[in-house]
Order: sequence, then C-alpha cells, then structure tokens
Amino acid sequence: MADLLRLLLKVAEKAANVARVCRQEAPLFQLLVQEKTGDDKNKKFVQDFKTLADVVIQEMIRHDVGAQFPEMAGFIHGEESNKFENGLGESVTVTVCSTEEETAALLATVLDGNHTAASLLARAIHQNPATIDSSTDGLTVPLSPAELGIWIDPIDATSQYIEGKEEVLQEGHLSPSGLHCALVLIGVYLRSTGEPVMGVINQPFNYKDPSSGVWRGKHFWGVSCGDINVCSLSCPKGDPDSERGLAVVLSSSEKQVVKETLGSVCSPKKLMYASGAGYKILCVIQGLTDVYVLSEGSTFKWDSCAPHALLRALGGGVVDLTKSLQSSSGSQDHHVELTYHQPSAECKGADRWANHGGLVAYRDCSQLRSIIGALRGKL
Ligand code: 2IP
Ligand code: CA
Ligand code: CA
Repeated sequence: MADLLRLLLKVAEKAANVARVCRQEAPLFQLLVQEKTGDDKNKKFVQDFKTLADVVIQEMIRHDVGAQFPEMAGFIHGEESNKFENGLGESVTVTVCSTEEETAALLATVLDGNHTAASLLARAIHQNPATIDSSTDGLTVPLSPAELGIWIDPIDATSQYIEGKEEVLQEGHLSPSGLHCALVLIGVYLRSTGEPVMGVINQPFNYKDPSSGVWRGKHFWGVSCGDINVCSLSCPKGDPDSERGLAVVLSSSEKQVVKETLGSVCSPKKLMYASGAGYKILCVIQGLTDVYVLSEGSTFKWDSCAPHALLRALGGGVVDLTKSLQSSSGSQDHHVELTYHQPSAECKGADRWANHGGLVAYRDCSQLRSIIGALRGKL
C-alpha cells in the first residue's frame, strides 16, 4: 500500500493548492464563508465556519482515492457534508466531475453564478500538483485497500485559515497562532480494530517567499503497522545537557485546573498554548513540545487520525484522557489509545465521531505516565 501513501501525498498537495488559491483572491474568499447549522455544528463555537474550500477539498480527496482504490470508496469519511446551500436557498451537492469544465459549471451554481471564482477553483481541483519528494521508495506496506478506512479534515484550524495572520516560523519554536496552524489531515485506519496505520499532514502555509509573496507548503507522513514504523521525521532528540521538565501545549480555552496542575509539572515557560488540534499534535511530532493535553471532547476522529499515525510511527500515540485516568494500569493499557472505526451510538451528527474523553498526544510513554499521574484526582 505504498501506492496509497503516494496518492495521499499527492491529493494532500492538491488540497493545499486549493486552500492557497482560495486565500489569494480576497473577494473569492469572502464568498466562501458560510455558517454551519444543525447537528453538524461543532458545539464548541458559537459560530463555526463552513467554507466551500473545505467541502471541495474533501470531495476531491474522496474522488481521487475512490477512483484509484474502488474498494475504499464507501469508507472515505470526512468532517464536511457535501450539501451546500447557495444564495438563492437552493441545495447543491458538491462533487468532482470528470472534466474541469463540468466541475466549474457545478461550482458556479453554488457560487451564485460567479464563473470566475468557479473556474479558478475547478482549475486547482483538476490540476496535477508538482511531484513531491517523499522518499517513499522501497517502502512496502502489508495492507490491502479492502481492510482500510480514511478520515479527512480538509482544513483544520479553519478560524486561523480565515483570519489569515501571517507569521514567520522560527526553526525549533512553536508559534501559537496564524495561517501555519491550518493543516490538511488525511488519516488511514484499520476497519477491524480502528488503529491508525497511515497519516499524511500538509501545512499549506509553511513559508512565504518574501520576494514573490508566494506561499510554500510542507508535508509530513507516517506509516505504523506491525513491525513497520516509518515517519518522514525522525524522533526528535532530547536536549542532552538539560534536566528539563516537561513541555506541554494546551488549547487557550482549556480548564483552569488543567492549566494550573500542568503548570506545576512543566519547566518554566514550557506550558504553551496554540490553535488547531492538528497543529498541536504536529508540535508533539516535531518535538516542539512533549505532550498535548485536552480535557474536553472538542476534537473529532478527523482531527486526530492522521497525526496519531505519525506519533505511533515514532513510538508514541494518542490516548483517551478520561479512560487513562480511570485505568489502573495507566498508559500500559492498550485499550486507552484512540480508535477510529466506531461511532458513539448515543450521539447525533458530528458528535458521534467526537473524541469524547479528551486526549493526550505523546511521543514518550514515561512522559505520558507523568501527565496522567499529575491529573489523576483533579478532573
Ligand atoms: C477545530 C480546530 C480548533 C480546535 C478544535 C477543532 O477544527 O482544530 O482549533 O480548537 O478542537 O475541532 P483549539 O484550537 O481550541 O484546540 P476545525 O477548525 O476543523 O473546525
Ligand atoms: Ca478540525
Ligand atoms: Ca476542518
């Protein structure tokens, strides 16, 4: 299944192109913002954003993967619903058609007849991205498409994507907010057990060329199945001459008791805040922090599946916080790792796929144990 990995890297790059095109045209971008309603609303936000870019990207990935791996077609899920309502109150189902012209015509109906915008989007969707160097040669992945499912978050950290603050990233430093927090996340899991086995992360706004003003992206990938654990990044080395304590990243909306408790186990200045659930897990993957702790059920399967696979490839993982606090064997217990195949039957809409118990993303089991130990009895 190394072919699947190469395809996912390619579609994620195409997705990043769509995300960049949508931001480049300010008037187009205004058009794309639509409010979510009903059961699909992420209850965490009073107002959530649903953009046509999100829907288009998700459908494009679904289309391309389904075309090359028909066995997976019914098992490609994502955050967005492909029903879109245009300014005239008409409901349009967004799909990727077989030609650029047909896709442009369909998108024009969503965009209330704005053919310029529709053509720009259709071009990005149908364009083959530049080949990306992924060094996946020689990689064999002993899985077959009929045993796999996919979770897509077409754009994670939509609020940062829409706000559009530009930051210059510094090597080795976590930067709390801005366009770089927006990520394309594609995760692959085993249908039988729900384990995440492959993940691709694309960061569309990694670096802006100062002379041309053009944004460049960056991609990350990982495979973890059986004895095969490969990641595009190597496990970050700890600082050898420091007895530094833990570094932790949280959401700024995290509970006060969690902030205070973890503040006391962290080294000074190592309790940090950042936007984007995917970006926070990516910070753990890159070694910009040690763990990401979230005490609420405000993330979903599509947020964690892809980065979870990369962490597993590096020897870490993502556990359910509530279950870990209850489990007597703590982090030794494999049942506390998040899984991706079963909905919560008692919930409706997007909530069926929430990571209800909160989570801890980690690279190192002993650091996970310290976090669980510190939080036990506090929540
Ligand atoms: C969001 C996004 C938010 C995150 C939230 C996710 O996904 O990643 O940033 O909140 O949990 O569901 P926070 O930044 O406080 O961690 P999306 O942008 O796709 O809705
Ligand atoms: Ca998300
Ligand atoms: Ca999203």
